[in-house]
Amino acid sequence: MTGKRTGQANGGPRSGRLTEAQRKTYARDGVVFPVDVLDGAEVADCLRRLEAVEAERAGRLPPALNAKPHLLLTWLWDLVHDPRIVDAVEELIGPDVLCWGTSFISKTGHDDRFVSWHQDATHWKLARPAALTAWLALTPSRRDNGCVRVLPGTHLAPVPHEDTTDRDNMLGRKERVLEPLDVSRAIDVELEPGQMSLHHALVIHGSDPNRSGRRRTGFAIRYVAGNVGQAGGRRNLATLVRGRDHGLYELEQAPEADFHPDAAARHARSLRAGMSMIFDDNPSAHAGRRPDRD
Ligand SMILES: O=C(O)CCC(=O)C(=O)O
Repeated sequence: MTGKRTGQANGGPRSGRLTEAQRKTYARDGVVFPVDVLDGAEVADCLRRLEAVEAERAGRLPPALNAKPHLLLTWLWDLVHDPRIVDAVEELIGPDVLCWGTSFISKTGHDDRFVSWHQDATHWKLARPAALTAWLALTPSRRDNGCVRVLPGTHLAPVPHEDTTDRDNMLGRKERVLEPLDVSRAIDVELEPGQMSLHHALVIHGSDPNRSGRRRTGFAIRYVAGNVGQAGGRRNLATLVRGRDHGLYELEQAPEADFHPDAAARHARSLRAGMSMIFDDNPSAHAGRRPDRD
């Protein structure tokens, strides 16, 4: 990883520029992929580190550790700041870049869990949806193991959603788009390990169960334009990744070391603020459970 853990990324090495064609695709479709980020050795190292954390915790990352884990693990803090990701993000949302959230989104082999059709911005309560997700594949992500699927061109306006209750739905509020969708238009965001997709906070997307015997894991990084706060001026915490602080969030700090007690205490606070942002208007959706992703 090339990002600096302590410094903000101003003036760091720049290597992740998008081509004009990629920028046009994003503007038209609300998604662009594949974008090469990590080489084979780097992505294998990330997966090995994740599996080591999982192995110490009965084979699964507990949900409380899987919300903003970049505040707990130094290598994820580095990844969130990696210029190969942030350069591309900057081209799409501007020079001031905040990280609003991170999580691993994993499906084991033969996993019935799925992600319903939704727009990410629905429950983020941002003042405006100048935000996107960098979804970095740590394993192959293909149709048969439940890759992300996107309805291109649906990022231009918010649409109504309803919360649902299906236990296999991986979303925090199990929300889904209310209106009928022509899912025959969906595209499969197939990625090789080390590649990312970038999807707009309003593009309608979801994913199917993993029908294969192979794990599918991505690391989702939610980036927000630095001049976009929470709606109604509500206070939240975020990580300044690049550029200028507009004073809209309390800024998060780098972990001193993996699972350092001070980092763990700060993480718990960030997590509470983030969860209340998503769940406060529907506390029953929050009762006793945390999402598999934010
Ligand atoms: O990883 C998945 O299956 C769904 C991804 C998703 O909904 C997201 O990153 O916003």
